Amino acid sequence: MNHALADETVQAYRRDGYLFPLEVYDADEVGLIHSELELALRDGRQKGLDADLAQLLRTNAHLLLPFVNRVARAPQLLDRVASILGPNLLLWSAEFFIKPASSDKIVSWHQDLTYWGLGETDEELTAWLALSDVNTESGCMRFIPGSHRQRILPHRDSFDETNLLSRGQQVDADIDEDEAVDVVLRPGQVSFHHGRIFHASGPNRSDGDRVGLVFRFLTPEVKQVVAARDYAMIVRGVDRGGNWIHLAPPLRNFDAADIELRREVQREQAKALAEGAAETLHRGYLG
Ligand SMILES: O=C(O)CCC(=O)C(=O)O
Repeated sequence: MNHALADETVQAYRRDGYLFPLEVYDADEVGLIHSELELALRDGRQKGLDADLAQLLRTNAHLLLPFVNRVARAPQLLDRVASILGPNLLLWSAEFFIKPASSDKIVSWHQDLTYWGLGETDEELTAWLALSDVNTESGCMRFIPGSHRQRILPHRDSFDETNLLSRGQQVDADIDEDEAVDVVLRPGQVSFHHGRIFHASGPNRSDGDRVGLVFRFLTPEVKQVVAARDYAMIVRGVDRGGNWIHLAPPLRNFDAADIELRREVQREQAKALAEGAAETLHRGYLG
């Protein structure tokens, strides 16, 4: 079965800079993802990684966990991504955005592409998969429709510890919160968003964890323009461009060699993430 998006849906994405809700994973699949996450956390703890687990999951989790790769490569997800980005797809990062129950963790208004070193490209898309109920109470994302049509604007860094972003960055723009759309999702539903859209999310006031598994997809034409090199996995089609160092998916959870490789990738990517920053990035972004 082909899950390609209808032309009108693709046009809506190009106009608004986002799409949701997309029904991508059914209840069985979400249950499986939860048990694989539990298993991975247990493996991590057994390997003595307790203190590092949150940061290992926060970015580049696809380098450490086989199940994250399986979820990212599901045809029902990639068919939809390919409708927007075309047939050749790279996975640049997989990231868990977890807000524990009753927590103050927030994400300030920002444009993703600001510190990634990937330029102002339209050839990047985030797929945000809800693994819990995600609503206004639990701190869902909010989008400003059409804001992706602007260029990347200057951002101010707060380095606030409650902020899940690397520098606690905030876009320097007048945001009219009345225009914001709440990205309410049920477990298994996915939203897509453009790398220049203004977006944010509030604290989790609910009594359950709010969990998002987030995939950053690119086409091979995108280039790293700040760091000397960058890494990605081919998840569909081919890459003959030479812009990327290709990585293979991991074979087991939290393998020591994969953790070392991730450290190298983080160190390189941090050169773009930290460019011009007055303070060091939040723990976890420097490898
Ligand atoms: O999960 C969140 O609340 C924000 C995620 C985000 O900023 C992103 O996926 O680009």
